[in-house]
Amino acid sequence: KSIGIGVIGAGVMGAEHARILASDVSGAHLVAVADADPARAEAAARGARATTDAEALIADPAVEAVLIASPDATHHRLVLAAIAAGKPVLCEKPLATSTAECLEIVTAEARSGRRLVQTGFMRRFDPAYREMKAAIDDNTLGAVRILHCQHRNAAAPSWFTGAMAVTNSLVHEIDVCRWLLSTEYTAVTVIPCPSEASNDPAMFIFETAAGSLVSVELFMNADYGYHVHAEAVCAGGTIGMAHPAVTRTRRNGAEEGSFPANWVPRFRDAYRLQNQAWIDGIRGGTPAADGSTAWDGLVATCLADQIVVAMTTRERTRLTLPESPS
Ligand code: ISE
Repeated sequence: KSIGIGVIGAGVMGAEHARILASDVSGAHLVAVADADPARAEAAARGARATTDAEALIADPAVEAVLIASPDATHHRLVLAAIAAGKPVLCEKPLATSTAECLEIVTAEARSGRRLVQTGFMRRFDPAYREMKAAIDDNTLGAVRILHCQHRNAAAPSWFTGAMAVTNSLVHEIDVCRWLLSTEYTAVTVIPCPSEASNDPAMFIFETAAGSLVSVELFMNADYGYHVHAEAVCAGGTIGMAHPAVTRTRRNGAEEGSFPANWVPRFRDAYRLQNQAWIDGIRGGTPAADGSTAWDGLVATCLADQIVVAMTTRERTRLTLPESPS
């Protein structure tokens, strides 16, 4: 049986999710797209229903599962509406913009008695991160000592404000590194580049309960292109990502590999595999094994809030999490 999906939000990611659901996955079909801008909703819907009313989309009986890709501040309300309607929901990160809001979602899902929420931390489905995870889990290289990460955007998105470098971008490393290392962070130290008043680029050094370090260079205006890289330095060797482009060009005595302008081409496979795993989970009745849960969404938002504070104090800061509900 094919699952009818409604997409909320038709910006860069909403339109891409609608495209993936309409043509790049099996076992699902696009029923409707909602966006405050009717023309944008219609363009993303590709012949499916278009509406400006997100609540009506969630209530629509033909919509059996909901994908939320609207602005961050709307996630909380819409995820709660999907849970209330008893419909599985894949919500783009961040799950919500405060720990209290995330807790409300976690609690509402637990009360529903079903695992309905997946948070859209798609890097868990990226083939390169998955190969690293398999090597780390198999312990072929020994214990991880340092996980080095680079997260570079060509230019900060136009809608970026203040702390969003942490709450909207660094959240990816917060999620994927604790998943890669199967551990929690215990402390963070943030060192913004001293010559840049904007805190960009900045270095984030995490300590983990497993005894490893995670370093992240976050550079929102790296200019040359979109570039995400990770390398695990282990006791008996290292494993790191190869160049993200799959071809190299040689000419005029030099070799080149290109970088995309943003995350959509870099993580195209990750988004598709994430959405396919979500659909397979709905059809099979068991949520995607590696999917980021509502609790994982809460962890990312909760830690991001503490890291934003650590960025201004510049002091080593202990990281804490609320008690997790059973
Ligand atoms: C964006 O929202 C993403 O999710 C990208 O993966 C990230 O690299 C970018 O910085 C965010 O703004």
